[in-house]
Amino acid sequence: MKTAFITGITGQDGSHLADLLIAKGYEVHGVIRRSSAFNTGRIMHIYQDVHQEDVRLHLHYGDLTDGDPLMRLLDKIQPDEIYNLGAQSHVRISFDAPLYTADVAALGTLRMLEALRSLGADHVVRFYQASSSEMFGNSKETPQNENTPFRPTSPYACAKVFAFHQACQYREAYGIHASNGILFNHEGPRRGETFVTRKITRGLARIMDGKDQKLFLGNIDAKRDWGYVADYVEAMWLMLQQDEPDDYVIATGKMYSVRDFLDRAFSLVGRDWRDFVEIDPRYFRPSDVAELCGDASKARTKLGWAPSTDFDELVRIMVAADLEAENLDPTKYGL
Ligand code: NAP
Ligand code: F7E
Repeated sequence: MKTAFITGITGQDGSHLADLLIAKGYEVHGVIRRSSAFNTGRIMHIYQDVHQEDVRLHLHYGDLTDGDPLMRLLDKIQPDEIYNLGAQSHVRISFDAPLYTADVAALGTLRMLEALRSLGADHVVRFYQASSSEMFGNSKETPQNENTPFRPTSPYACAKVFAFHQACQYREAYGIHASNGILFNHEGPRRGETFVTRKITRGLARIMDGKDQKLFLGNIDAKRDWGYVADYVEAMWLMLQQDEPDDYVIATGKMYSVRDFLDRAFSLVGRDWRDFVEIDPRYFRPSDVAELCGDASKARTKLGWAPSTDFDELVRIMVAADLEAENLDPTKYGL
């Protein structure tokens, strides 16, 4: 049985990755942060799905800003695979908390790599780094692939560029099996409520339930390449099954605007978003990425990876899930 270690296990991706690895028979260890509120809601179903004697999910308190305990954890667990997904991952918030964002996403990655290195040469471990399409920023090339230069335009993106290069450098300097997944936006019902897709589908459900009258958004002209999260965690796992470590763009290759997302989501329930959406400058960013679109040809060829879910289906899944969360019946709308 293989053992995996996940930072960021309580987040959207970490929870889906834990589902995937448990289904594949892994023993999974995850780092959680102490919180004044319950923060394991996305992974609790794993405990409910298994018999007591078959619990293969183990949670440990830790923080990417605190390196020594991470080192001790790795030494104790001796994992076969490490997935470094922990980050302050909200781009807008990274402008308000730039040093903290860099501490977690940039130095946190370095702390993980140092902890891994301290395991010694006889323990072969594979490392996945959660890199991001945000590193391309307002790129001069479209679509972006593994050779496209980075032009980061936020503290978050700068931190991720640092982490990307650290992973490459540890690969070259120490022969560590470290791979970067340069993932474009991926979404689903477990997406954090303040990212734009989930904000829209949750806001729409609350409007349909009569709880809210308006939905306040920022730059709705921004365009993104949105995929479905379950496909993207499969790509992470595939990268660590390769004999050689490498870096891969993971994307659908199709780009839509926030307006397109609104059109699709509201039309599914027979509403016009223009009646409900207001632009609130508070949600503008000091600098925003206008558009991103990825070319995942390398992942298709080398990993055999392809997205299974298109934009229309992604929006349908998210709208249906948020209606259900509001105790509204999605089948009433044919969803
Ligand atoms: P997310 O839902 O925001 O989850 C982030 C995770 O990191 C949470 O488990 C969070 O814990 C944890 N975390 C935050 N600060 C931490 C700290 N100081 N120490 C340890 N853990 C910490 O993000 P996601 O969407 O799952 O994304 C996963 C990773 O992929 C992130 O690194 C993100 O930057 C990157 N990424 C995401 C996308 C995307 O479209 N989703 C695309 C490219 C790259 P709490 O639950 O306690 O907050
Ligand atoms: O914004 C615009 C906003 O916050 C998308 C993270 O997972 O993907 C994510 O970063 C676009 C931006 O995602 C609102 O200005 C309009 O142009 O959903 P988002 P993101 O910034 O692309 C990348 C790949 C990551 O790596 C990140 O970790 O939508 N937008 N109005 C809005 N965005 C938000 N959040 N809220 C609004 O009201």
